[in-house]
Amino acid sequence: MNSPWKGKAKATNQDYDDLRPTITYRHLLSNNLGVRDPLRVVALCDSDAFYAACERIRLELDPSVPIVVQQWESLIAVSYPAREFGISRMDKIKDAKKKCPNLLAVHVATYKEGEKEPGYWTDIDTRTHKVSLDLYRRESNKIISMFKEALPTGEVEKASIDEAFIDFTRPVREQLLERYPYIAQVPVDAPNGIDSPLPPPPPIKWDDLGTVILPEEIDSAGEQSNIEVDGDATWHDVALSIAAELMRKIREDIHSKLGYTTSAGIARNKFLAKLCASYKKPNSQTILRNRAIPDYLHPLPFQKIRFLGGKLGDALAKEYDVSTVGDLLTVSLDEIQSKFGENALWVYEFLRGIDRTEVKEKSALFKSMLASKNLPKPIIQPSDGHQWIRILAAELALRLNDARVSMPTLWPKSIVLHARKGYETSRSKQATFPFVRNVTVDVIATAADKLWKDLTDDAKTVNITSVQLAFTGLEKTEMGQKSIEGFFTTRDVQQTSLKRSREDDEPLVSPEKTLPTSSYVEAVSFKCTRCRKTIALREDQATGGPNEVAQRLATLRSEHGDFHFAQDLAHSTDGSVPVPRGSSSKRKKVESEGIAKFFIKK
Ligand code: DCP
Ligand code: CA
Repeated sequence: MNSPWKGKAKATNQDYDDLRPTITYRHLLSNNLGVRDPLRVVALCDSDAFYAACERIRLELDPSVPIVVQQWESLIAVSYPAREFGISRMDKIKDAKKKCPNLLAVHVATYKEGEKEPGYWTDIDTRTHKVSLDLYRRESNKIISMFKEALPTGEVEKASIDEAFIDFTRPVREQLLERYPYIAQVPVDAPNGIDSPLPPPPPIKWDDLGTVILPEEIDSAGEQSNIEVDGDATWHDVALSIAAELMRKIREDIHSKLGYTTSAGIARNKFLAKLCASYKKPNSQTILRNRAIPDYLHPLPFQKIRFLGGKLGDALAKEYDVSTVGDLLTVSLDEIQSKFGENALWVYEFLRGIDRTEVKEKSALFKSMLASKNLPKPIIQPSDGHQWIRILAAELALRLNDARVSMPTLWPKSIVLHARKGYETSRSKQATFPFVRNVTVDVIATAADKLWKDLTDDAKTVNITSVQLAFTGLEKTEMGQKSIEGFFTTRDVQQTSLKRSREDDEPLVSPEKTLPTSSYVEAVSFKCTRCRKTIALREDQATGGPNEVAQRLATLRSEHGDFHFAQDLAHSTDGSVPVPRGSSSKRKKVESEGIAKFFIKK
């Protein structure tokens, strides 16, 4: 390789020219500075040994009990007391038990035929059972709800089953103005009015707020993290310390109310918050001050950074013959962009501790819900499919009904059954999901059984190795809570006296056929889950038969989705624009240019 950019020269802190921005009254008093707010504070909070903690709490065990969660023969979660015996997720269950004879191994709950709920059975077998993660989903939702309740003005973005990003910028801003009223007003004698810098910040007491990552020169001087009367603190440090205080309180509340310990990282953006959240685990929090960012990032192998781990990381390492963030800092923006495309700006910025991605609550509404099972023993007789259909139906019933607790009008448009033979592409059949009052296992299994019959097409034998059952087109019905309930109520009145015993399971009606037209009239708009705007058909488009109106609304929705797609593409800093289903070849072409090729699955 003859690259001129063998990045071995020493990076300087000039690469980090935004670490001590001058903060003015305008910054403080502006309502919406978004991702460029110099007082921005973000946290990532992750639960410790999450599945193991869920099982420990379910079983009401002492936190010191060494416990692991297993799925068939593998370990999927290891509690911290079990880690003390040298057990890790890589161990097989037998080896783990050798390391710790008192180890409690709990097998993840499973669904089995004939049971409506998943359970902890003694006869678990991958040939007859299916894993259930429902307990973990529910517990995860409880934790997320506690974040939201504690921070009505914060933004919470669930990042995985046990992690969430929290944007503390607003709650911290409120606290700053309340605690330091003297900065809430621009002083009359301020030289530049609202653009005058804030007065020096108060000293900060970091005691009990967590581990504060220190710049090398202070760290090597052996000072403690609560040294803060160094006179060098900034208002951003004050903001971090307030966020740390709020985060600590929320973590304590989660622990005392739900029993989970968590670990958090607190910094100026998502990337840095995530990076320092695991600095010290379990049950602790870490604060990365701006002044400590360069020393923290420089020695880091850049391939450990999310998004720089895969093909792109390999390509960067090869191109410049380097391994750490510090090494890569000597590569100019022009150089990176010429090799990796315009979008590679985010790589350049990440290396400098800059990340402008927003913390944004993803829609709680998933468009589909899928239960699947890879069969260790293929289905040969079509009639043997029924047991798996009931198991998958039980999972979908539980998940839909869980989701309907907070979204009572959530409704699947269709039910889809996929089946695969070996490595052949899967075949599927779908149907409109019946409109019933209660979505029970029986309702789902009956609908799925019909699909199974169509799919297997009366064959004498099949050879099916994987079955999936899904709800698609899940939406909060456009009719709104009132009209859907109203619809059921009138139906119920008519039906209860006639068919009390079966009404729960009986499809009442299929929406396409018999919903009164008036219910459709309301379905002339939708709320975009991205921009949260209500997008409506024009008045002249909202007339006609229900099918025509629904069709126009679907077109409008798709056009609106395209608008967001175009915007994502224009603003993309990470090259990973979500590709909507049915994307055109034109989109694919744009995407595969530049940095995107490092993210596309071949
Ligand atoms: N998980 C899994 N399979 C994996 C990794 C994780 O099923 N290969 C599940 C079990 C974990 C949960 O996801 O409990 C969260 O994953 P984490 O990586 O956050 O790991 P833990 O929470 O278990 O441990 P830590 O305390 O290190 O975060
Ligand atoms: Ca975790």
